[in-house]
Amino acid sequence: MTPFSDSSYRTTRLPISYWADPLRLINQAFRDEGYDSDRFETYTSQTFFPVLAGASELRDLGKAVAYCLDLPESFVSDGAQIALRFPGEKKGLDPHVDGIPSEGNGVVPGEPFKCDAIIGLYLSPVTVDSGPLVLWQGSHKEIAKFIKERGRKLLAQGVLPDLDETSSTVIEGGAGHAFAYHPQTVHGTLPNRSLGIRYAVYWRFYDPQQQSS
Ligand SMILES: O=C(O)CCC(=O)C(=O)O
Repeated sequence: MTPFSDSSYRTTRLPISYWADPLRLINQAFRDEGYDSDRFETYTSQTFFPVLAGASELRDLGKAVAYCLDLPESFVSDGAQIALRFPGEKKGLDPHVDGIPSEGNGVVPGEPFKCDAIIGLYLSPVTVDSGPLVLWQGSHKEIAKFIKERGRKLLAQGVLPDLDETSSTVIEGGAGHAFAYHPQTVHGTLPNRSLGIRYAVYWRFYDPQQQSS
């Protein structure tokens, strides 16, 4: 079952009481453990502070966000992705769909991508200048058509169908801005040209019944 039959995007706003403790936890990990700068690219494409990926505070936050975004209750998530974007970026993330192996992103070729919805939550205010997510709304339908007509292999090589630039939406929002999108929505980011770090958390949710059938 997919919750995105018509639109590939929906949004809500979570009060600070939902995410203050998880944000404290992330900042604590930052302060106490820092990160290995040699692995910066890997953290950027997978998650910062991997030890927190399975933390109960983040898992519970993911469930709360999913609930507020009306995701089916049966959906579960494997863990959280802490997505930081640092100031001074020259470029953002290129448009892509998740689940396609690329250098450092940790996706194992040939392994099914378990995801029926992607959820994101900003933990700092995000404007067009501070590394926002960009979504090509409705592109999941183009991707489905592309796979049907040309197969998955091309997609796996990073080839995308021609995208309608007018359908790209820059996701701006305050801290607490949450959004869900179809897992085959083409997305990327704009560079963070602000003075501060952009904090976001993502979860990939899937329907266990669908995946096991
Ligand atoms: O950092 C972001 O907001 C986007 C991350 C992303 O596109 C991804 O992990 O696939």
